Amino acid sequence: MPAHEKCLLTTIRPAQQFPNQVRGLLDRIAPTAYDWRTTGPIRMLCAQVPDSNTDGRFSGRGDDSVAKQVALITGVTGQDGALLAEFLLGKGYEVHGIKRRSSTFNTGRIDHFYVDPHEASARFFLHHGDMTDSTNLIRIVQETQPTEIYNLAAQSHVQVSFETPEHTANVDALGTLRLLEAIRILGMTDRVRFYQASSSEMFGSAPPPQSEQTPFQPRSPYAAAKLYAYWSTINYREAYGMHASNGILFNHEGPTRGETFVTRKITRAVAAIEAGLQDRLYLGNLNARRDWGSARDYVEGMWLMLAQDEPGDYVLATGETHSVREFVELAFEQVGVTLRWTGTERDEHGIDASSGALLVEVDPHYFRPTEVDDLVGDAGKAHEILGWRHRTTFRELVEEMVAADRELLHKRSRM
Ligand code: NDP
Ligand code: GDR
Repeated sequence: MPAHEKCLLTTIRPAQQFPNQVRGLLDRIAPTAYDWRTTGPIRMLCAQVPDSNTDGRFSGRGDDSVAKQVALITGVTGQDGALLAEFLLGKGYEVHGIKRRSSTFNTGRIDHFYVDPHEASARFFLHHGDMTDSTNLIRIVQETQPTEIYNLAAQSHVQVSFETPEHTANVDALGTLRLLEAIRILGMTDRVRFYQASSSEMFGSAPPPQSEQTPFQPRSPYAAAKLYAYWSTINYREAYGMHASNGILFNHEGPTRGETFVTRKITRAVAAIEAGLQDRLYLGNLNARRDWGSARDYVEGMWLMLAQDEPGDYVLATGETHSVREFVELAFEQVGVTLRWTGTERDEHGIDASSGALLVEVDPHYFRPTEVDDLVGDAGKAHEILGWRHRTTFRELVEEMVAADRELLHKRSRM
């Protein structure tokens, strides 16, 4: 393929101070070769760029400049928001995140890459905001002038949504509408790309496997709110020609998963039981089946959706399903415990097969008024169009999460 040379970055800093950014730029423009040039104190990164380059986002304003990519992430303090922010910073983006005011620190997931905005190198900025506050959203979008918006903020706990249905609808459904309207009011519909964090929960009781073609049958206030946001996103795409896409993501987890989602609840409990800090794990429906992937893999898919010339809706999933029970068994296996199950339904117990200790008990308190029984995603469209693939297996995910929670406990015990 014919190629020409572009000098992409000029700096007086040693290259190793920003390896991620450099790698990010290289990824984005897909050069065939690159090298550093030094002229006095100035260093330049020059690359051979294929003439067909590339996905439109860095499609060259001239010979030696790269258009600035600015992402705005709502829900940046959450599991996905933090991972996505770090991922985009690695791609060379300037990243703005909206965080809620809180009486205690809520930035634990982003502290490790936060740089004081006074630093010249800072490319990550936080703004106080809330999805229930339209004027705040309008102001932040206006001030940050994003090229991409990732709407990840949500009251994201399904069981909690049965207790706070109105709040969940306000944040998850109307919050999305407020953000879309902010873009429209500011006249930015043709220059910002929009990602909506839609969910496999929207499929509800629809039998597996579920794909973009599967009719939705929501089973919770959370799922109903997410459906409103899903259709709003499509409506803004069709009505105003916006580059607005839905990622219909199946469950994705990792060491920074919220502590009350079932996977993290299990892995934390396994580590605590092993350390003698907890006796028992209380769970709800052990038979529910989920398609669990790694959040790290999924944030890349979000970015790929906005990299397409055309907007669209995509399922991201592993295509495998496992029960909560299987997750529990595999997690205990990591600390050398084999579980034996006795009883049924509400009287089911998980017992340490060698010591006879009662480790897992069913507590109906955790049953949901309406449950989603079985989710298995068909991510064929994302495979074909985005070239996206999940990389982490179910076993690797469980191993990683248990190892991380054991390590966390060890660190705390040394403090
Ligand atoms: P988290 O619950 O970890 O994070 C949610 C984020 O939203 C947090 O930053 C939270 O702030 C923020 N938030 C909540 N309410 C508001 C509000 N009123 N205004 C502004 N921000 C708010 O969720 P995940 O990271 O796991 O998920 C990200 C998104 O993807 C969510 O929309 C979720 O519904 C969706 N999703 C998640 C899947 C998963 O398996 N993880 C699968 C499919 C969809 P704070 O930190 O202050 O609480
Ligand atoms: P989910 O995740 O509802 O799928 O939503 P969660 O981990 O809460 O539940 C998964 C399944 O486990 C069963 N379960 C329990 N769940 C919790 N939280 N606590 C328990 O003690 C327990 N015992 C059994 C549940 O009944 C359920 O069947 C997640 C969220 O991230 C959403 O925001 C996202 O949209 C979907 O995944 C895809």
